[in-house]
Amino acid sequence: MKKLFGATSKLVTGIGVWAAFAPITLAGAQITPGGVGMQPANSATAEEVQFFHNVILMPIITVICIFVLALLIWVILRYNSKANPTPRKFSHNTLIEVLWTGLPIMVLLVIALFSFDLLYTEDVTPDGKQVVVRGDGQTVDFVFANDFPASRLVARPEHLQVLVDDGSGARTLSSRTDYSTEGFGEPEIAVTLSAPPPAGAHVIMRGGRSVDHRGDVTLAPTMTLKITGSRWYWNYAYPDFGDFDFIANMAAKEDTTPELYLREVDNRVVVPVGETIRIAVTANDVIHAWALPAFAIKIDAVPGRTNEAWFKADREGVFYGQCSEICGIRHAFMPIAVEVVSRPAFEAWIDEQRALAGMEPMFETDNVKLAQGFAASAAAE
Ligand SMILES: [Cu+2]
Repeated sequence: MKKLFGATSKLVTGIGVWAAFAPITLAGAQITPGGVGMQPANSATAEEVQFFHNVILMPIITVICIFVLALLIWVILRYNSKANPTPRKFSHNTLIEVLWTGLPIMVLLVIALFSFDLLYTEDVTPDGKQVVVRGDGQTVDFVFANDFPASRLVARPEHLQVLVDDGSGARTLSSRTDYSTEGFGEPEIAVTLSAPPPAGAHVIMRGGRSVDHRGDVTLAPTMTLKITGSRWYWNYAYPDFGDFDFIANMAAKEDTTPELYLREVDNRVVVPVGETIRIAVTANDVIHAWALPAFAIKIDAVPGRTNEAWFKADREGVFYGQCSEICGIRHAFMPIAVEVVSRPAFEAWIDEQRALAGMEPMFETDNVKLAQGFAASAAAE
């Protein structure tokens, strides 16, 4: 299934059926005036969701619609009272009855196969972990402690990824040719590299059951974002960084561009790129839904209940969504704007927010300016 995904999704991207309808793209905004289809995916999960829609569901729906339409036309032309004045009076046909029961079951099974896989990916927060060891230029044996719960043990070669970073960026090694392994499903997994990594280079071992369609092990969340829907704005809290919180209201018309009016907010949520973010979603008053199309997230915000989801952004930028559960008169005016930034920019932002809340800084970073911060530009005025 994963291999099919890679090959076919490339084909679909190449054909670019949707792209033909989307000539104008706002830089970074992910919103396309007159666009048809989905916003560009910014996570592996979103890519899988779009693959499921474009490659599995759309062709099936199209074939079924054309088939039913053809049947209808055939019946209308061939069996109307003029063309067929004396109808036959039989009421059963075993072959046809088996077919019209059996074929839909097969279609549903094909859909289920892909959809269960996807539902599981979206539902289970990744718990992968990363072990980094510095090479000394001689050692080829490394150990990955397989200390997961029994049902989440690293049990197969695809659950383990080995990378080497010699300072020029991490390079993924390939199993069997670059390294061999022993002990899957046991408390310790021995990793033996075929050649010692250069002295000072980092050997990175990533293990876990959440493996995306690219073969990358998804690591456990580095932070939780607490999201509370209210009539009619969102409240965001950062429990791992001092539990400061803020309200994001829709930006006034004069504070944003015509394209982003109704999408932009006064205080964007800021998250680091490439890290797993756990979101805990609830509501204060009525049911809302936090939806962010570029990450294929849509999760209900229900009073008295906490719903969990997660995402991992591929690229930096600003991504927009909207409340997606009709919640009252200003339902259309509680947009969502998420700013994905680098780790240093994120830490600088965290310290800024902590300062606003009267807390000491947590990180020792220079004051990195947010590249595209609406909040930052508003503050500069
Ligand atoms: Cu709402």
